[in-house]
Amino acid sequence: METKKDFFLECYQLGIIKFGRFTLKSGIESPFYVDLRPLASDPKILKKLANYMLDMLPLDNFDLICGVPYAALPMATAMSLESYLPLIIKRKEAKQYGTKKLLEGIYTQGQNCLLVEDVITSGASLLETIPEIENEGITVSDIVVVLDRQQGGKEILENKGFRVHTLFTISEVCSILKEEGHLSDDEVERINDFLAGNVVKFKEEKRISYEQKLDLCDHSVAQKLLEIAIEKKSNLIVSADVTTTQELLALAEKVGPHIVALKTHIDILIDFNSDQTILPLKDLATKYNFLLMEDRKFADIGNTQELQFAYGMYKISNWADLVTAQVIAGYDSLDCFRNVGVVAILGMSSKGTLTDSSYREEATKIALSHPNVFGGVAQNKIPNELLLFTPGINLADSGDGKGQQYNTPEHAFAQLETDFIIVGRGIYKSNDPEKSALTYRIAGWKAYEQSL
Ligand code: 5BU
Repeated sequence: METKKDFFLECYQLGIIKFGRFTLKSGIESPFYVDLRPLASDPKILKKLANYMLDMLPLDNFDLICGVPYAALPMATAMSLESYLPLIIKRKEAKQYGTKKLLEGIYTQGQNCLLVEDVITSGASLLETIPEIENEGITVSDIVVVLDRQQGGKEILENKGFRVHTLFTISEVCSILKEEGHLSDDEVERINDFLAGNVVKFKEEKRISYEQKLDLCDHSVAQKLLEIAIEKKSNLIVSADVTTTQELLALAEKVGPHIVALKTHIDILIDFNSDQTILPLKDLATKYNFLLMEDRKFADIGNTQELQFAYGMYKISNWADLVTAQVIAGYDSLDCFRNVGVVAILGMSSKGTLTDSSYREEATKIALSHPNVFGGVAQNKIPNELLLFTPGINLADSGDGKGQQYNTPEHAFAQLETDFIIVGRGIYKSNDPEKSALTYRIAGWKAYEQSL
């Protein structure tokens, strides 16, 4: 059976909470941002949410249900459909014509109305809405809220005699997200600080710039990537996980001007052909000045990797500028990647990955000491001598329902001090990949500059 925690994680996938550095309307800086409106766009989730909310309440107490405009309107509607409690609609502003009514729907004086709110912060919008409902002769005794930001609103309302039922609190949600690896200790500490009413100290430590990294990283591929990043003002790598040559080339043409590298999984192409796939791809790479990164994730003994790298139909060694490789087979297994740069897989972005901290530590030692390796893929900070590549970046989603876990470019730069963000579906699945690539490029560059 689904638990409340599972349900929250399902909601989280819709991108309802973002972590980073946000300036609130009041000018205060917050380490998180909540927007529950996406919940209304997933009918299954909305229906479940309605039932979770109703389950918290003694329904006999109510004659009517009403959502605080606007975010809670679909929630109240769904709850009405699930419970048969009649819905009334509260306007934000009175109509300028006709009845000038603030409340729409069928109601009579003396009825008790259940009020629905998406997020409670200071309680200000509820304190504004309740008298407007009470002015119509309707009573309000209970308020049901999806998420309590724990900034005093609930207590203020309870002190005024209202019963406030909340489905989730921000602390509860943070501990779920911490448990699932979505939040670092630093972030949790900052959130707790914020909830305790303190001014949050965002880390002011500076990361080192691409120019400084140029002095530090001596692998020729690392230098080339950094030079392209500086020249194009981009730290974006597009993951071209498409399955035909035509799609691959069309995507490369569209995103080429915005990227430092195009990441391929060449073995997912159904029509790979060296002349028709690789030659035009290399031309595009030259035309738009980007590198080719084959995300092969080699994971075998050196001899087999050497064959996989240079032979077979893909002949990766002939065209890739950089490849990804696991370090599971040990230091010597990486010797074969002589004419490319290797990005070692240190930690993965997927839920339940086995790349725990002791694995990462050992893998990082190998990456640091092997001359073919110039970077790492990870979801945590790595030493400055290595370039950090971060996949699992998406501005719209928190996950893909298949184990992928997403973060924003802001998170990757502020928390991980990444060097390059890798974006797949956020770009190639969008209606306009060129425009999306530009959006991610701008977001990535801004996040980099802010982290300096
Ligand atoms: P997405 O569509 O943005 O989820 O694609 C991410 C890409 O990065 C995809 O090609 C993965 O194979 C790749 N990836 C990843 O997502 N997470 C990891 O830890 C590693 C690679 Br390593």
